[in-house]
Amino acid sequence: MKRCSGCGIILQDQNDHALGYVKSLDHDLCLDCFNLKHYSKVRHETVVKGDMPQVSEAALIIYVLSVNHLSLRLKYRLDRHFPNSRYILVLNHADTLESSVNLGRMIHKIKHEAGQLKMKFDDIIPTSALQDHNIDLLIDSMKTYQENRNIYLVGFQNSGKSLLFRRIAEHLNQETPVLSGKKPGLTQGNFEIEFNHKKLIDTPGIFLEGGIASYLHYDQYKNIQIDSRVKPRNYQLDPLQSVYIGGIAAFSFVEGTFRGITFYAAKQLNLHRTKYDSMYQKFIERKGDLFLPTTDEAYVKHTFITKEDIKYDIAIADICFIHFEGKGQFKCLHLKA
Ligand SMILES: Nc1nc2c(ncn2[C@@H]2O[C@H](COP(=O)(O)OP(=O)(O)OP(=O)(O)O)[C@@H](O)[C@H]2O)c(=O)[nH]1
Ligand SMILES: [Mg+2]
Repeated sequence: MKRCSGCGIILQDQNDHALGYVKSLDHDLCLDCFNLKHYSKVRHETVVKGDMPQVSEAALIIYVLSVNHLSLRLKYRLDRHFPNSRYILVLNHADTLESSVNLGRMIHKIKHEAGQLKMKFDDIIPTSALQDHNIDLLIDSMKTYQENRNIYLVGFQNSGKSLLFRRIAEHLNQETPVLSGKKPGLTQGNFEIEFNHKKLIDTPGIFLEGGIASYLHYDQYKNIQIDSRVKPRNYQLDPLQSVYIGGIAAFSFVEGTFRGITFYAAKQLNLHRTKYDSMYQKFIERKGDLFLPTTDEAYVKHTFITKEDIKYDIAIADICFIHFEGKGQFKCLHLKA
């Protein structure tokens, strides 16, 4: 049984539509990894859901969370899945955070929240696997809390585990063939390197339920992923004005004393301000043409009311964050996820 050196899936030469296909079992990379590595293309659009990673021992778990998935930080109680393990939380993709974000305050808030839920993180470390930031700090922390255990990198798909794994390997003068890339669910098997007389293991990502990756074609999704520092885009909305977020969602201010709204998203994601009255009709008529990226999935309408002097944060899947403050009535159109 031979595994792909890029993603870890078991190689097979029988079914060229199935995962793990190779023309000859002499090859080391499956056709998907070969295409991704050399042509940045994927053959399989469907995001593999996969299972929870297997950790069948008391371990040190590095929970790798992208700052772009922060709203999902408590979705999985990893401590309940792996109760005898210790935990370090890594906030990866820190290089993409808007420059005014106070990381210290963010970490303090997460610690407080985790404490209230009786989740214990021995350490919380912001990193950028891409820019090689804080990797030595993480390695030191791993050594401090390892206590002769194996260490597992666990987290949602696309949180940057494999790139982080490669960076750690580089810092320890080791090599690993594991591939990283914008396709969620890329890693399909475990990868190991030596770490302080034990093993450090990269695992397949946890499927991001409701993530936009399940709705868009890979070529569209990869363009709107947040992969560099986001810049705020501010709008002063008058009553009965809407903003379209690509062809994915629309956000309308109906009435109230609301002041302004800030969007954080990849610069490739188009934002388009327009009148509210024709919003639904225009959205349906022009999506796929004026409003991209888009999907044929059903959209739902949603109304909500906000209160004075409260700050609101809305995360649209994993690609757009909206901040605003003030009293008002709003209507949204978004995917059913
Ligand atoms: N800007 C930025 N991009 C990163 C960082 N870490 C990873 N990436 C990018 O994020 C994408 C996903 O990275 P991977 O390492 O493949 O993510 P993963 O968690 O292993 O994903 P799965 O194998 O699907 O679970 C890749 O395009 C990486 O280049 C980071 O710190 N900053
Ligand atoms: Mg991976």
